[in-house]
Amino acid sequence: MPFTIDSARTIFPQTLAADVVPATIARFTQLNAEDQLALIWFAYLEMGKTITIAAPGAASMVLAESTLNEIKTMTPQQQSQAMCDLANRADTPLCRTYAIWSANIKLGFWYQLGKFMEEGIVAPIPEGYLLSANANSVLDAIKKLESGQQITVLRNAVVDMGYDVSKLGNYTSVIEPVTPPQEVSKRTKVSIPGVTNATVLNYMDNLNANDFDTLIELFLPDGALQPPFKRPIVGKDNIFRFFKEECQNLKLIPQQGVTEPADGGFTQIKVTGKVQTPWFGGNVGMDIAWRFLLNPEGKIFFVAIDLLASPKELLNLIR
Ligand code: ECH
Ligand code: GLY
Ligand code: GLY
Ligand code: GLY
Repeated sequence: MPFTIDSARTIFPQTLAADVVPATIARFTQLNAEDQLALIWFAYLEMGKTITIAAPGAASMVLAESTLNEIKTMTPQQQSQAMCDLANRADTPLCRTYAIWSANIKLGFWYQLGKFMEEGIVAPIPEGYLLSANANSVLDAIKKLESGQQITVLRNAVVDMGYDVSKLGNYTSVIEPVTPPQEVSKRTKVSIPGVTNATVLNYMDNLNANDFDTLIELFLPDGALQPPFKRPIVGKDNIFRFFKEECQNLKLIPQQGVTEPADGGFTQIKVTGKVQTPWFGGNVGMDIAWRFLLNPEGKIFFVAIDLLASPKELLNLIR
């Protein structure tokens, strides 16, 4: 085997990812819980002026419903405490319930709490709340990001809240039902200047069609997929679970690519383009690179998905 997963991670080393995203999250994490919640509230209001968020799917709301009902019955002080507990990653029953939800359920839960806060059903961020100097500086940094980077910071903040799952031992995560794949006759096919490789084209088309059963067969049994700012997810079972949990209804819009021979008969392919999340649709186009490494039989040994530093990077196909 000419490559390991670690060596595969460094293909196309000139790819410039938006490292400002993890840097901003690291600064956010240092803030106290009150500041974290207020900062997100202010950032969310600010973003709401230019981009619209879609309502969560009904299925994910059903899964959070009893927890939301519990919060509605609390006193305002208990509600504020419950939200602070989530930000503090405290060990409470609520934080344990939250911890095992998929990312979309967590996002849907906060979407609904935000609505309740606006309606006065849940304790709002106190009017005139003054952010600490540090929190203000993190908020300023977030305001300066591109919208795709902003929503990535928010998503990460929400996903990281709740009790630490690594302390839970064995658990089964709660995920939304998997939508059936799109009907074959309704599917569209991408075309990518610079890329004729069938595996890469099928990857895009099957992910766009939510056809995870077909998609997973493009991977080697010990293949790996590396989401933005994450460690690689290794092995078909784990990647398949990730697709069903976090990758429904994405829209991949590849725009260009480059195909290159690599050691041992492998092929490396870099594609750049846009990705839309169902939460924001066409409102937010994230600038993305896919870095594929295929074995001689055309199976995916490794693919990294990077959130790019700027739209300029879309044109950077240098090896
Ligand atoms: C309020 C105040 C109190 C605290 C909180 C509040 C609520 C906050 C809310 C936030 C909602 C945020 C949302 C963010 C959504 C972000 C979605 C993103 C999606 C990125 C997806 C990508 C996909 C890439 C991939 C590709 C592949 O090829 C393979 C798979 C995969 C205000 C109440 C907390 C409500 C909704 C960033 C990049 C292309 C890797 C997935
Ligand atoms: N409304 C976006 C989602 O539930 O994924
Ligand atoms: N934002 C990258 C992911 O969906 O994991
Ligand atoms: N990572 C899938 C989504 O949030 O849209």
